Amino acid sequence: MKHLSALLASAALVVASAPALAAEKWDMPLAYPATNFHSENAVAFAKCVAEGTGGNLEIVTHPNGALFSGNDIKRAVQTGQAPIGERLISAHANENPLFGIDSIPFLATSFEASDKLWKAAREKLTQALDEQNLVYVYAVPWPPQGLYFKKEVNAVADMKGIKFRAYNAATARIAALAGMAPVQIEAAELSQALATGVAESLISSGATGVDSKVWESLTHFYDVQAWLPRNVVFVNKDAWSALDDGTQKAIADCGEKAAAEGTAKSKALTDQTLKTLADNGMKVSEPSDQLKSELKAFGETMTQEWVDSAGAEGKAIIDAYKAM
Ligand code: PCA
Repeated sequence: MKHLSALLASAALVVASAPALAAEKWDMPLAYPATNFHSENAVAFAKCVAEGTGGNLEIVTHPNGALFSGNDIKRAVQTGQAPIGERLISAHANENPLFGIDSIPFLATSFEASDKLWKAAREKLTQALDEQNLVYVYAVPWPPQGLYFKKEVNAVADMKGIKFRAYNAATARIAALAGMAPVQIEAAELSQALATGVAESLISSGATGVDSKVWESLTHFYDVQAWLPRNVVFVNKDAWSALDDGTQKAIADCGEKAAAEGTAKSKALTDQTLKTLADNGMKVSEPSDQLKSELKAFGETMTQEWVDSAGAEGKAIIDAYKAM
């Protein structure tokens, strides 16, 4: 009898908890290829959330801009067309200068500095996203940004007239300052743009250079270490509010884990990917002293421009960062 009542009790439990077990499925658009470390990290994040919610929330990643192209992901999540997504946040600096804080040349050029800058900015950034109907979950920096060309470049004068692939306002501004012609291209279209000559240079990480096999079109990489831009993962605020506390906590905890693991991967890839560029025949080197100092001057101009556009709020973040 005891046995039977235990069976009945567990059957009742199954029935009672059945509605909660109807798993919710969230599509998560990503801009970068499936083999990119951010995309792999998002898959690990999704797995963590599935485990943390006992399978109640299934997040399905869609890499390479397949569901929404990079430039459309943020709006898609804001409007609820996708409940969650990942985006290179500096590509939206035109909406709010705060989103461009990670792409000010030579402000924060190491992982350590990037971490401090993000700590200084995070609360204000979270607020800015909240005002756009987005809930901040986690962010991971790309490896430091260097310059790719198909010829030797020792000074800004050597860059004049070159078609330069830009991925945000800061990269377009560098092109303008250097007398290059900027063309905005998503990473998913980069290989083709280089192959067809639509672009013939860029600033990016070794990771993206490897993802796009840029050695098929380009020859030189200069390890400038100009900044470390971030991909940010955010959730639509209405989708977030509809979740129970346990699910929200699982997402937040998995987000923290993803930030740490993604950053560790980014660090490890920094040298590894530059080696892969060299192994594939690219000339990987330090910029010349002249190029370095000319680029630093661009950095000073752009820092001033950023502070002018971001106002007191922006200046407070920079001051807090510098005091760390
Ligand atoms: N790769 C991305 C952004 C920064 C980076 O390293 C890209 O080039 O699109």
